[in-house]
Amino acid sequence: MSGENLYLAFERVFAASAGRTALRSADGATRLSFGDLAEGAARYANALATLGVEPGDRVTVQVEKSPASVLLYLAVLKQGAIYQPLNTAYTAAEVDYFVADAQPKLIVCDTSRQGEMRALADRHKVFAVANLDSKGEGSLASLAASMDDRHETAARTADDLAGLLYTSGTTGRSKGAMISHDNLASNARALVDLWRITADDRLLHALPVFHVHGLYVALNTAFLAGSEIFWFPRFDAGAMIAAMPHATLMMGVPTFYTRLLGHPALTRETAAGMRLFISGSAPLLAETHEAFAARTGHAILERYGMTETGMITSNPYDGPRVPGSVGFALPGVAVRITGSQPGVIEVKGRNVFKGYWRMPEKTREEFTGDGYFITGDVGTMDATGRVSIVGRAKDMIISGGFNVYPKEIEDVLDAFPGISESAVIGVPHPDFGEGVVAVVTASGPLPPEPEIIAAASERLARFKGPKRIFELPELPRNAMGKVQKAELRKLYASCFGN
Ligand code: MCA
Ligand code: AMP
Repeated sequence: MSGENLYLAFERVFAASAGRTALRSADGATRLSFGDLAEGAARYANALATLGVEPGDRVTVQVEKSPASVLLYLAVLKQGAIYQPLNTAYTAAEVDYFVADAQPKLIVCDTSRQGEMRALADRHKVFAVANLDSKGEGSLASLAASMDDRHETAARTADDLAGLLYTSGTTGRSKGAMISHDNLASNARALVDLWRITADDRLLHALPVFHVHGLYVALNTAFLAGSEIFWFPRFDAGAMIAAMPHATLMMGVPTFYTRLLGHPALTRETAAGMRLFISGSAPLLAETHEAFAARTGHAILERYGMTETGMITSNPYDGPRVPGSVGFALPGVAVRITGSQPGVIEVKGRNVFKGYWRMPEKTREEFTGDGYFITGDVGTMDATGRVSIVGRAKDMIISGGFNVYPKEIEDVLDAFPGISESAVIGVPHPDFGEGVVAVVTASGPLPPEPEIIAAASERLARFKGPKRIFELPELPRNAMGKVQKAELRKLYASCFGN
């Protein structure tokens, strides 16, 4: 398939809008025009080339959110390399796996982690390590500043990879989803059309930029449409509400909306200039949808997606945005439910990824014979094609929009002295939607709960760690010997005070 580097599509917008504001930080410290984005991306791309990065090489990026991190993302595309973003919460042990698997040419890390990343890079024969801190300063920024502002964008075809984003599995190891330039371009174009995103939009951006939502859904659509980005280093309800009168568009996970509702300054007046609120990454409770509509007059538009597929369905722009439903397949995306309803949701289209990095077997397992990707989400579809998600066939917890795979946590807990076995579940949590809970049986005296929690967080990113640990004499099992997690979820359903 022919095609082009996604950056070329951005570049046309940047050139046509060179003098307009592209990105403004909420604290007023930074304002970049589209011309600045083009120039900065070129300088960073030249810096990458100087560090040995060539088209097709992976660049592992674990940095705090800063305007410079956006230039780095653009530069990796421009240089034809493959962007591998990592959650900043990942511990060195977690990063080790991703680096070993992706074999990047370059690691870009936070300045404070240069030492541990250098050691890790030496272990895995990574050519270079550079750094960038939360202010956008560091060795990579210094190098980029010394570079030429002209850089020829690398030619790429539609199927060439633009991103390698890791998603964990219900069993076994994390898998790198190979995402092509055309996957990204086709999905972002569909969303720009569907959500009517234009150069008049000003987007409130408070999501992290190491996942599909904040990176591809938010940034790619804003760049293609030439919208202005209002840049927040992290989510803060008060700061978002203060900026709302200057914005038109917001994308967030359900926790953003429950936290906004918890803030008295969210009113019909503060949200009056907003055009659209979008939610995704986790189920938006109908009660949140309704409370938000009652308070602000805005019906949140809920959509559904996945790392492997980008966005799959969306509620309509015009027409009812039904609470509890994720809407219709995007144009160009085929969605079906297997077997009887509810059943597993399957997806096919230009949005669907190219497979798991160096895992042809795993890739085959996740596709049907006729080329549909099996999402592992369980849903229903009505006669009009409207989809509702009712559960998950995969053993996964979504906490505040971050996915947590119980098996990974159970492995860490099972190795803990005094724990015989563990079962990790997600139960309703007032802030994170689902909260991680571990139920354990003891083989000897167990240390106090906070000590086990602290020990787990040494190996695991903090958002994955159990927020509560409960002990039972034995875990409930069915006749096949399988732990009955549904029973446990019932038993601890109100442990977070819901
Ligand atoms: C922070 N903590 C969490 C979470 N975030 N624990 C569980 N789940 C979380 N999501 C921990 C912190 O480490 C800290 O622990 C304690 O909770 C309190 O932190 P707090 O300050 O309240 O958290 P925060 O920094 O305000 O973060 C909450 C957040 C954040 C704003 C909801 O998690 C977030 O930005 N989530 C968005 C995730 C996202 O972008 N998902 C998109 C995935 P301690 O006190 O022990 O240190 S892409 C995707 O799913 C698909 C493709 C899609 O459809 O979009
Ligand atoms: P990730 O692996 O981070 O890409 O997360 C993708 C998963 O998030 C999907 O498979 C769904 O389980 C979940 N998800 C995304 N959007 C929604 C939504 N609107 N409602 C329910 N679940 C969602």
